[in-house]
Amino acid sequence: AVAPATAAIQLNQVGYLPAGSKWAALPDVAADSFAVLDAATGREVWRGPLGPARRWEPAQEAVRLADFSAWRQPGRYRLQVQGLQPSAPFDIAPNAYVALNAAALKFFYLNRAGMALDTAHAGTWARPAGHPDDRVLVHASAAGPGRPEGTVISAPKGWYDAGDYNKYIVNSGITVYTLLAAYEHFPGFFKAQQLNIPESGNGLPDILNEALWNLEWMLDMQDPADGGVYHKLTDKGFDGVVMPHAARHDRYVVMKTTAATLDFAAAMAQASRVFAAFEAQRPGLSARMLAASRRAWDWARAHPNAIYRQPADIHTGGYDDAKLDDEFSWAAAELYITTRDDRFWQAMQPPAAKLEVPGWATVEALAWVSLAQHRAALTPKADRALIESRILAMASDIATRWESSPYRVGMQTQDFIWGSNAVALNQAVMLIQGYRIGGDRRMLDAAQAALDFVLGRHPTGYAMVTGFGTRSPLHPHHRPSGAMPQLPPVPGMIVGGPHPGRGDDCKAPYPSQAPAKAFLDDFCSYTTNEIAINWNAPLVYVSAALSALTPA
Ligand code: 9MR
Repeated sequence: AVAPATAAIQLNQVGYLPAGSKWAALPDVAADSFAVLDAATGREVWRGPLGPARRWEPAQEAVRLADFSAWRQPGRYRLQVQGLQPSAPFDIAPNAYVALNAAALKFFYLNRAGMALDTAHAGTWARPAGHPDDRVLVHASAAGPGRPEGTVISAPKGWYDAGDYNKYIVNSGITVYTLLAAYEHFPGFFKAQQLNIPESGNGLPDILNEALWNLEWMLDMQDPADGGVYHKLTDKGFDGVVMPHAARHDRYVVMKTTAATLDFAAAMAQASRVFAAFEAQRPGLSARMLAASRRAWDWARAHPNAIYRQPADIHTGGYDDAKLDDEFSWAAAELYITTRDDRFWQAMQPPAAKLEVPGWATVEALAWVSLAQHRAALTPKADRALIESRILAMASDIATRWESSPYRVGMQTQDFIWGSNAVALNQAVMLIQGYRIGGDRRMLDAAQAALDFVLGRHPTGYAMVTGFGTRSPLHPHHRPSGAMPQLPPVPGMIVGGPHPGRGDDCKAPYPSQAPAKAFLDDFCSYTTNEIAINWNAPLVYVSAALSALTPA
């Protein structure tokens, strides 16, 4: 039996670009066509045929699609289908994602550790400073000759990783990378963007100011004695639902690991080339980052198997990954691009059979994204055809899945892991690289479909970003938001999204067990309704990329 769909007409609640693709999804109703109505007057402005009903396995239900890509007139509209409630109003506008992009970036500021958020910059979400992290203890697992157990170090700044108050290098690596890549690929989009953060107007684009807040913390996570990088800076256990300043447990740096050290090396090498253009504003920073990256690389080569193992007295996030060839490739690629030293090209691992969608534990694709971006400026050693074909093969796989998907999205049942919304967005990141190389419009359309998916053309009916769309999460697993229940949640945060592997504290039943619908907008549901920096970063990337790349 086919279960009924939850929300009637599922569409991108934030809006569409005039020349972008535009799809909506709806349950299996007895109608042949759908209408686009002017929201103000109710007048029908366009009509098109509905696609056939097809079962979409991840949602375990039948769905019909409405394609109104041909309607390009900016304005505010509703969709109408005989037998269903009309959709909520939505916009078609050239700047449809400008406010979303700024809010997705501003979230990083709102999740900063170690500084008070004042009303001028944080508005109603102002709060006192928490976690100064200027007196952090070296945990037994991280002890070394220069820094025995209990040594006090200082590693301030950085972002809280997610709904918890800890700071993890592995996850910081891909997050910072994605933000810096957004800037490297689409500088024009970010150049004049004003986020109203404390550094605004200092001569650096705000996206770089924000990334720097975390990069400065990362630099302090490197052991000056040997170049190894601590895996995380953390409490022993997770804090309660309190504001940052009220969470006052001892903080520790735990283990130096190969994964953390390589992710650090990759992000620092990339940051070094990005900040090289801002030598006047930040003298010496670029060189310092490159030196730190090289030292980290050397440490990882000497310690290729320092896998993270959670000590018995530490209970916070693991970000543990035992497969490190992709981290080696990524660090080598970034160092190669920045230094043009052929030894780093040689140090890249032979390509795996197929690239995986990027994620905190699967970073090889990031190497190829960077190589593709810089392919015109590499040394003769680099195999340009290989670089292009690696990206194109992956993007074309996802585009093919999108094309044949009954929901018109690249997501399949196995993609609804913890943080499924970021899987959709990271698929879009790869589709966008394919489009940038080969110009195949299907890849741009499939990337748009992924953004639509997380913004409400989703079987749950939710726009998955707090404060955006007509129905978005109100109770994300995010401690500051949970501790300020009188306020709407901090805006601009994308939640993890549906994931059927229930491992949370919820007593309430989930509305559905279907992989694409196993989502609960409740603080208890950290497996589906937490937020995280590595999920917001591809939202920043994709919303900027579609704005920059979609023809006017
Ligand atoms: O995003 C991470 C996910 O891939 C893992 O399956 C999960 C369990 O280990 O952890 C997630 O990351 C969490 C981290 O460990 C701690 N901060 C919150 C993160 C998002 O839930």
